[in-house]
Amino acid sequence: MEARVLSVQSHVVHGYVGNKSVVFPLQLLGFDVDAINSVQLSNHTGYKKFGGQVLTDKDLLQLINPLIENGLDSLYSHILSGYIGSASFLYEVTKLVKHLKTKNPDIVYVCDPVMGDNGKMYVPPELVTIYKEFVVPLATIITPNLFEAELLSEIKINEEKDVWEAVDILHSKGCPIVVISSAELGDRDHLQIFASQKGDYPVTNLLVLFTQPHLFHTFAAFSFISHHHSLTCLEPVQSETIEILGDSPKRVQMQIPKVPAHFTGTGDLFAGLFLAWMHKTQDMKESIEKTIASLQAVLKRTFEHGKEINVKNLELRLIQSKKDIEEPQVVYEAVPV
Ligand code: ATP
Ligand code: PLP
Ligand code: PXL
Repeated sequence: MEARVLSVQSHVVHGYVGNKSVVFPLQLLGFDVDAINSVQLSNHTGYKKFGGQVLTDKDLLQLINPLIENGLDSLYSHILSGYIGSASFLYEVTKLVKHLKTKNPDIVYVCDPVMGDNGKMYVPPELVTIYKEFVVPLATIITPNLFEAELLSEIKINEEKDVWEAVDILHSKGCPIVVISSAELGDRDHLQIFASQKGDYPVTNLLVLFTQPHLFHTFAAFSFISHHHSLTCLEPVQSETIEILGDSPKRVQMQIPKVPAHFTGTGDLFAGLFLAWMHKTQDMKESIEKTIASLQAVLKRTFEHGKEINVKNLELRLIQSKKDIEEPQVVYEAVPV
């Protein structure tokens, strides 16, 4: 099956958040992307003014139903969801995920459960329950920030051991891969990222392993099955990678320097890049490292551009970072915990 992502996210006319921040990177990395724009706004909501339209749950069905009737619903290898502003829309997305699973039981659902940051919520409170009860059990990968991890796990996180406790709670609700996309604990000059993969995922059985002798190097193709979900890697992968997969760490953590500015759209970009690299490498550590490598390059380029730091100048320099997305240069390593 080809890699095709259904991405349900915001569209903005100007700037790079939501679909505007993930469609280009995913396409660069070889994915077909079918985008549903959950809102169409002039610009992100951090500006003085914004305006536009918001898709309702009924509007969503008007887009989905014809896709189903045309048999296009069986094409998806991935579904990605980001910021969703209403309970009815989120509930409809959970129904969509369930439907797509009937068409492709191996579909990977990557959910960024956007609810708030630094103790402040920016979605209606009833969304928390839906994420907790319906979305987390459906998702293959969730990428909450620290505050969102607290809301989903219902525990207060003060130190690293609390992070892992929250992550375990989310695993126990049925989500095999949990990535805390940003956390500030203790040393506030650093952002911390935690990733955890439940024991039996994705490796339980190695299905196929073969070499392609017509290539100069030895390549191997492989796929895995697991009880919950399976990720299948469609591209040839260097055989050395297999070794790493066998005992890939279940938990990794990394620290990265904080750039002294507030960016928008980075959480969206994080989820999109992580989806792409997990598909390509099947390895959590490598995927986190490559995701962060691209993100840091984009943020550095963005920060160094423009004379003053303001909301306009902090729009991600995504197009200018094409090479850093295609070939991330890993500087910071994720360490097994
Ligand atoms: P969401 O709300 O979408 O779940 P989030 O709040 O974790 O996500 P961000 O805080 O934007 O989203 O972080 C996502 C990633 O962006 C981080 O892992 C980090 O790599 C990068 N990032 C964001 N802001 C900064 C910053 N100021 N300095 C360095 N890296 C940053
Ligand atoms: N505020 C609003 C209204 C949003 O729609 C979003 C989107 O996710 C955010 C804040 C969060 O932005 P970020 O993911 O960059 O932290
Ligand atoms: O995830 C960032 C984001 C997405 N969509 C819209 C936004 C923002 C951040 O402000 O305004 C509409």
